[in-house]
Amino acid sequence: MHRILIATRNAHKVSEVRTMLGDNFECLTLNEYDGVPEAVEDGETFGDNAAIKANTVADWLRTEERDHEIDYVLADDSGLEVDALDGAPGVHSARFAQEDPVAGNSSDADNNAKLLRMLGEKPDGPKTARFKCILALVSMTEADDGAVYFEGACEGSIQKEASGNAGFGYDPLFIPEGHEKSFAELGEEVKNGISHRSVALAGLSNYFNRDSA
Ligand code: ITT
Repeated sequence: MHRILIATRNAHKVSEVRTMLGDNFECLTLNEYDGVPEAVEDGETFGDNAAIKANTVADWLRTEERDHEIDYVLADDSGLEVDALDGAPGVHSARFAQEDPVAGNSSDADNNAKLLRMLGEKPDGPKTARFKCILALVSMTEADDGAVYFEGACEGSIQKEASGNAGFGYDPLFIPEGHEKSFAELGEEVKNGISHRSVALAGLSNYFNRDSA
């Protein structure tokens, strides 16, 4: 059984990762640790930021000499790319509506409202978009900052108003391809079968299965 520390402060991500990885992994979270430094997510890509988040936690475990407690640190960096907005909000998805560049994330409601406002200024027509997720996995048995990456995407479009209560973030606005309801209406089970995060986590599971084959 692999002991994985999920390096996120987003409870929805933890819940999705735990559900999808199942019983083959013992998943711990940052809630089990005090004093973990805040990662500075100043990378230009999802991959950069996933590695920054994973290595911030891995480096801290090493300096605290707690690296023996954990086999791997796993970080998720994810977001929404909207074609009519040239890929925005992208790596800024969590803080899209935040005016102050050094302040933290903006609320989901504010982010969704800003997205609808910006799309309202664009010509009518389908608003194609995709969620992307990059997972960075850092092994605590390695002494350096190397990471293995797993990637997932989910194509879809943005509807004109929010609907549904499940999930988080942009879920109430995102209609995945092949469906007519938002992720927030479809619910966690359907979302976990097709989401960007589920595709990336399938890559991670294959990596471990291949390792143990
Ligand atoms: P951590 O950095 O602590 O992991 P975070 O929420 O700040 O948590 P990110 O920096 O990766 O995470 O930003 C991801 C944002 O992208 C997230 O806050 C949502 O706004 C959006 N997002 C990512 N995955 C999503 C999903 O499955 N459903 C809806 N929105 C999602």
